[in-house]
Order: sequence, then C-alpha cells, then structure tokens
Amino acid sequence: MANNPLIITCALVGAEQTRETYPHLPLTPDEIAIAAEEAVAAGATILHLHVRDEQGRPSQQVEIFAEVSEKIRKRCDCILQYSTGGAVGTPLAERCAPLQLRPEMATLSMGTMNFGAEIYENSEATITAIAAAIKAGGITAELEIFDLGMLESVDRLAARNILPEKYHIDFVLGVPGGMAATLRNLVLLVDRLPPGQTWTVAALGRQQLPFTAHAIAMGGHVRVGVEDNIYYRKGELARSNGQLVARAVRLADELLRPVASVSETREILGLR
Ligand code: KMH
Ligand code: ZN
Repeated sequence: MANNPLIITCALVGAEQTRETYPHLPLTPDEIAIAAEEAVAAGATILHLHVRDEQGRPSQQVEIFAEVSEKIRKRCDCILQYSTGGAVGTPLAERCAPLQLRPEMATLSMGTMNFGAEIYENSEATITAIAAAIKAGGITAELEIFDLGMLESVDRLAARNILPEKYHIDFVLGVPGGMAATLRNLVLLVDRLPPGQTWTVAALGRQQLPFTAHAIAMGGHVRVGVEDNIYYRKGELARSNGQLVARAVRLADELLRPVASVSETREILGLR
C-alpha cells in the first residue's frame, strides 16, 4: 500500500503480569473484552491474546479462549492473534489447543531462550508441531523473534517447509535473555529481512515508547500493551491498554503514518 498504513497490535494481558504488579490488569473474560474494546477504539487492529483462568493464572484452555473471543467480537471488529507461547513451561499440547478455534493469527516463537530466570522452550520439535497446527488451521503466523539466531532459524526452517508459506515477523526486544532493545539491534534485524517482509516491534518496559517511534519512522509496525509494558511514564502506571494505543496513534500522526484499518491490516498481512 502506497502510504504504508501503520498496524498497531495491542498485547492486552500476557502471562507474566499479576494484579500485584499491575492493578489494572484485565483478567476475566469480561475485563479482557472491555480492554479489547478500548484498545480497538483507540486504534489497534490486532489483539495479541492470552487468557487467564478463574484464579487469574495464565491458561491455554480452549473454552476460555472461545468465551473471550466471543465477548470481544460482540464489542468490536478486530483481528485476533492467539498466543501459542502461553506461559514459560506450558506443555506443548496446551500451547496448541486454542488453535482449534482457528483465529486469524497465532504466534510462533522461533527458538529456546533464557526468559529471565526461566527457560522458554521452543526446540525445533516444538516449533515444528506448533507450525503444523497453525498451517492445518489456515492461520497466519506471527513469528516471534527474540534474538538474531531465531531470525536465522526462520530461513533454515522455511527452506525445509516447516513454517507456513507466508508469515509476519515480530521482533520482541528487551527480554532478559534475548536481544536488547537498542536501535543498532533493530537495524541489524530489519536489514536481514527480505524486501517486502512485514515486521512489528514489541519492546519491553520503558523501551516500548521509543521503539514505537523508531518502528513508525522505519516503516515497520508496532505492538504496545501491558503484556510488554505497564508504565505510561517513569513512576506512572498506564491507566489501560487503550491509553498506550492512543499514544502510538498520536506518534503515528506526528510522523505522518496513517493508522491501518482492520481491512487494511488484512490486506497488508494477506490474511484469509
Ligand atoms: N509468555 C511468554 C513466555 C507469545 O505469546 O507467543 C511467551 C509469549 C510469546 O508471550
Ligand atoms: Zn504473548
């Protein structure tokens, strides 16, 4: 598209935050749906979705994904992107389970890494199994790239037809154990992409704001939301996901990038 509309993804919940660390965290299906509506009203078109069980713990239960998805769809028009990452340690079958609901998009993490003090397991066998489930559902994959080696793996596994033919790339920068959120790193990653490959940046914590600006200026797309960052500015928690999306929209406006509608997002990413 000539004017390169900006796709804003909002990561509403995640698996790591708790009400103790972030009191406004949406947890129940109704709370997640309300947060979704606010984020979409502010300008997000893709919702990266994790859900929680009745105790507020991260869950990959199909029934909860179904309920949350239905509630979101009643409130707003958007593209749902299910997490297959779950929480660190979620068993493979559980990670894949929500894919049977055939969301438009789902994530696929491209390698094992230290994730803070824990290990986020994405062996080649795990990647292959999740990729197969994504392909079987006719779902568009977003490849989660936490480190340069994972981008090298994209080419290697694509050459063996393990990955879906078409995918979108998300650079997740700043996880302790992954690639740091520095501009040099982002330039290195983007330089390695083939022409025309779509990409997003999700930078953690206080880097979410500057990397939103960097990605907008570089022609990429952005992910904001409380999965990655709970602060609006130093010492001030974000009021909501919608507040973080609204700031990304204002930045886009200043940098003369129009914000993509849902149909433009589908067109840019070639969604089904
Ligand atoms: N919660 C992280 C361990 C994804 O959603 O695909 C993994 C994650 C990635 O959030
Ligand atoms: Zn996630």
